[in-house]
Amino acid sequence: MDHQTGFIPLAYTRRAPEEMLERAQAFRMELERRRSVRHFSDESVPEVVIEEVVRTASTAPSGANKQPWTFVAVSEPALKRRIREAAEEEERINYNGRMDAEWIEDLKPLGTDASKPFLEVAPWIVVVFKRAYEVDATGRKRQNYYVNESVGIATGMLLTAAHHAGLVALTHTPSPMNFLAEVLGRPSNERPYLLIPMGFPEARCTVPDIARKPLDQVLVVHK
Ligand code: IYR
Repeated sequence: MDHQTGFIPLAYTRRAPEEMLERAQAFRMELERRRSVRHFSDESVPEVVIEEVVRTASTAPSGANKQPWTFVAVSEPALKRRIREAAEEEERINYNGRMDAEWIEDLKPLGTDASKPFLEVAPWIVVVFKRAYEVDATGRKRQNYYVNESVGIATGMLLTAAHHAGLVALTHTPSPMNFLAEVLGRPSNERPYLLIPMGFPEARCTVPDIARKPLDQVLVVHK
């Protein structure tokens, strides 16, 4: 490739096929053990660990490298309580008719209901915001690109990093979740994307006995 100004050498480690496969399998086996957890211990998690997993999330690729995300980490009890109360209010409406019968049926294996104690019990709630656009120093609006894709990838990396660090998490979407922007005092270019309680599982925590699709149902190969 031609050398262009503004470019630097790629930091890259080439691995032999056996080592690639070994690493890919080891990582897969680690990630297979990630589960969405709804029963948290109230044990605290150091802020520096949250900082590290957010740093990892923020390495995600993004449209035109705009990095259109903000992660708001909440451990303040009064704020967590307000988030829980507002979320439960919406969920009561969801469970009492806003979700249709098929949806309610699909949720049965998960055992969920409108009660969300984990929003207060978990030591941290990370609220992921997508930044619909930016406002520059002169007040002019600047566009972001592929915002949903970018923030989705960053959120996946956040969940992966949290799992790797020994935390459990839940991807929670108390819809509608506009209340989060207000409760957290976010600017009007930011929209709530996902709410992620993080912490340790409670003692003897259980999770739904559900399975992942086998590879032949998720992979199509043309060669
Ligand atoms: N937001 C509700 C309902 C819910 C919806 C889906 I799709 C889930 O995968 C799980 C729950 C709640 O949190 O209970």
